[in-house]
Amino acid sequence: MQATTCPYCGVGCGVAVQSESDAVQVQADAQHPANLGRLCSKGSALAATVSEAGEAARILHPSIDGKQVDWTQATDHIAASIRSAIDEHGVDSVAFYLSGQLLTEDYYVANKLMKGFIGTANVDTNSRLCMSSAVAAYQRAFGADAVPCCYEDLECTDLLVLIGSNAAWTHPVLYQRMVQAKQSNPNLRVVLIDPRRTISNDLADLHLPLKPSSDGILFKGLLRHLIAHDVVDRAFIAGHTDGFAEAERSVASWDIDRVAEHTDLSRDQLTQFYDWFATTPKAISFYSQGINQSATGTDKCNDIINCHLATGRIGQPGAGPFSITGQPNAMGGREVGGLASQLAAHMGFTEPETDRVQRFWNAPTVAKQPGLKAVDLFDAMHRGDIKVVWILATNPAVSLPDSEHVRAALAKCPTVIVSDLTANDTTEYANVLLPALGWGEKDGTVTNSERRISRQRAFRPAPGEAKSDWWSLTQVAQKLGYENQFPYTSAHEVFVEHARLSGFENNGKRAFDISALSTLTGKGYDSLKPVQWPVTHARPKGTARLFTNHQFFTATQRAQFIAAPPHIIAAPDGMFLLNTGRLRDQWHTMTRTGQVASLCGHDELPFVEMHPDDAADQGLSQHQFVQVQNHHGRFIGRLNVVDSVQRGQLFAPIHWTQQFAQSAIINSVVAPVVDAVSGQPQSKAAVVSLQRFDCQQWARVVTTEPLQSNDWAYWAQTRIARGYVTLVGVSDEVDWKIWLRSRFESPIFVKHYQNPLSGQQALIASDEKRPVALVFTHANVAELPSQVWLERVYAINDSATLNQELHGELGGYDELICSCFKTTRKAITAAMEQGSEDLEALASTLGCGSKCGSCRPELNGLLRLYAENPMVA
Ligand SMILES: Nc1nc2c(c(=O)[nH]1)N[C@H]1C(S)=C(S)[C@@H](COP(=O)(O)OP(=O)(O)OC[C@H]3O[C@@H](n4cnc5c(=O)[nH]c(N)nc54)[C@H](O)[C@@H]3O)O[C@H]1N2
Ligand SMILES: Nc1nc2c(c(=O)[nH]1)N[C@H]1C(S)=C(S)[C@@H](COP(=O)(O)OP(=O)(O)OC[C@H]3O[C@@H](n4cnc5c(=O)[nH]c(N)nc54)[C@H](O)[C@@H]3O)O[C@H]1N2
Ligand code: SF4
Ligand SMILES: [Mo]
Repeated sequence: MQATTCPYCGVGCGVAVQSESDAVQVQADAQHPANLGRLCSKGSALAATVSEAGEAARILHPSIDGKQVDWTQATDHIAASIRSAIDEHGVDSVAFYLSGQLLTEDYYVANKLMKGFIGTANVDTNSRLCMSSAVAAYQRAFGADAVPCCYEDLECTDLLVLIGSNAAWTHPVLYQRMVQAKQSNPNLRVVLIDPRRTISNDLADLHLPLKPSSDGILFKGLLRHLIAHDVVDRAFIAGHTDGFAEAERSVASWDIDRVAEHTDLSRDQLTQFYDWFATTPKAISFYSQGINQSATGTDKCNDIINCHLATGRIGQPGAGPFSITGQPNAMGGREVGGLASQLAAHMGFTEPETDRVQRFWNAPTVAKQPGLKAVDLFDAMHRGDIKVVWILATNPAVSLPDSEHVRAALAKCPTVIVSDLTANDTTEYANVLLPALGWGEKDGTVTNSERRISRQRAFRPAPGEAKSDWWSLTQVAQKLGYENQFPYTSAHEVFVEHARLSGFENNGKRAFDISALSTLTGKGYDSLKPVQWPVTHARPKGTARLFTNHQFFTATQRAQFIAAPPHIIAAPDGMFLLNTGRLRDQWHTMTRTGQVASLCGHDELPFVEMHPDDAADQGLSQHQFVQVQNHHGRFIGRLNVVDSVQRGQLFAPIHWTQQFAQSAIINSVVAPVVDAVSGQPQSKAAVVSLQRFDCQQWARVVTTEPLQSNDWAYWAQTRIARGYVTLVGVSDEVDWKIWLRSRFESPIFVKHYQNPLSGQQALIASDEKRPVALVFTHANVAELPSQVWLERVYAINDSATLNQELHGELGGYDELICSCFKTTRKAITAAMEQGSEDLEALASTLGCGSKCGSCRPELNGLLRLYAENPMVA
């Protein structure tokens, strides 16, 4: 058994892996303090991610302009390109774009090479799109990017306010800890603040479906309420903070009526929330991308923090402003200084800091000022100012706003180096492609949302010539002439240097201090147990909570209130505000989860959610296809008519890319609007129009091999157990019989079925032994069978059973609810009809919900729906 850490979200769950040759088994690590034996659907499917997403798709060799080369040639070429860009265009013509999915050791080497040796701070990371507003707000309030809280706080609090977080799907194991906390503490109340009624509402006592982006106003109103009801902690304010009077003045006009008017919440909803907050000393504000990804995200984070400072609710068990991180190592990146706006190890660009870092690194130079932030960096590339960019562990052609512009920038950049595991939308622009080690192959550390450093450990050999990212960066540093400063031969050597820098001339001045780990031996590093920073000689076992002594890292050691202006957004008449976010079983741009059949059933196609009244106004119906657009680009998806989104708003997932479907990149329509302080893009509020998207004929085609074709007006492909289901839309009718015959070299036998009631046609192509391809066609896309049914039918080997199945109901709509047990909505409805009335009964009849538990909130929803009205469930 190898103990390691899950590579997905910022919860940072411990997993125990058993690996023998190709057989990998993954289970939860009962000892890891982040998850204590739990895993979510993505964590539970890790073994399949390793094997199904397997080596076939991997980049196995370095290449230059598509030609395979060896590592020496590749790194020679990179060093020469960097050298000549610097000589001809200066150091600022070189840029790195990193990721919260790198290990801390990779991140440290990249940051050091760029800021200390190449000599520019043009090194930014996808954390800019994720955590930069939270970082900037913590820095403004506390003088340091320091998360005060820990996971135990979620369990010992009495009020849990989830703000812009869909934790049930995005931090599922923390959500399960919250569910358990609520079961054991009847006093615990949960408030969900989200314009959408998300699945996380299953846990909430109160949902505040506020107007998009009006959170700042909501919290200004809260601060005013706390002051008006004299529940502020005057001693804490006087003793440990600055700026209260100004903050008080800035919220004075936000009485409840005015807040109600600007947030679209009722007085009752507001009074309820404000009273609960006022009367509950142990309150946690748990906030995520609904807050950060905004043109005023930093201000909103500070509006939240202000309420905690005013009540002194920080640095105590069960209380505090808890920004939750998304990626497995977003925190590690913040610690090394991976953002263009930081230098290293919680130091910035003041003279004493640059001098200190330069001396520590023994560097010829050091960047003296912040570099370009992600969106600006790609703008500079578009202008032709960036000559070499090295992109590691992120897919900016999909994840940055205004993706067409980003693609054009990448196309213009003379040298694009991409280190990745598999081909993706960004690797298409790579001049130099480097094979990186992935999860299970690489070794190093990650830091989770509660500042807990855990080891990721290798348990598999490297595929092909793949190498760890710190290694390839080190090779290039050495070739640029810095052998002495980049002597690393192991992740351990990098880690201890990083730990030493954290303590270097620190003397308690910088929050991030893991100097006690700087003497770790190779063995000690290998057996390192999860530990929360700071880890110092005074606190060798780490630190659960920060600011317990009420001393902050500002010059005055006092926390700062921030009086920020209010902010409101709205879509012009006739346009919609498009919100974007995550789904339960997919991870970002689907490079890994999109290859795992069990994770592709829950959401089979790119979609757009719309309120029923808006759909009626537009004459649109459930599961038609629609096109969302503006002058930046377009997105095509299936229409989901749901009353969980508000009128005038739309919601679409972020996951699909051009590897999986046509026109399915949501950032094609997201404008590159950023927060003025942090540079974080406003990913949650794009202004778009929406029209129906029609095709002459639609088909669902099931094959063993993937299908994609630009001849089709539309296609979207999903992985199933034995192959792929592709939805195809064509403008001229296709003779699918001819198409099928042309696809198979050996003779096949094609059988044709027609369902006179539904108008659906089916073609079954079989070889001598079994069906090899299925095609279902219809003029109305909503009438095509669903993927879960197709997957089941495709698994049938004998023609008799298949005939029976095809003469039955020909699919009908169904959806996968439980990925562990493959339980569909229809099966669950049938079980409810037969008397299963609660989670336990469903678990014992169908299994669903009894393994990872990620689907339990949905099962609760179906049980409630059935209890209210058995006909609609
Ligand atoms: N399954 C899964 N889990 C993941 C990831 C994944 O890709 N898949 N990614 C990880 C990463 S990197 C991150 S950053 C996290 C993100 O985790 P979350 O932040 O929880 O996820 P999102 O779905 O991006 O957005 C959260 C919610 O913000 C809401 N929202 C939008 N606008 C507003 C607003 O104006 N105010 C408020 N209060 N809410 C608003 C959206 O409706 C949405 O429900 O998830 C992590 N976990
Ligand atoms: N509209 C909109 N846009 C968003 C968001 C949103 O909510 N809405 N969310 C934003 C947020 S919070 C985030 S975090 C980003 C995420 O966006 P990205 O970072 O672009 O997404 P990923 O798919 O996680 O890309 C990670 C890549 O790294 C590769 N990889 C994995 N491990 C390694 C490794 O060890 N080394 C190397 N070299 N490569 C590796 C994977 O194969 C994959 O190609 O998207 C952002 N974009
Ligand atoms: S909650 Fe799920 S995705 Fe996140 S670390 Fe744990 S197992 Fe991995
Ligand atoms: Mo993120």
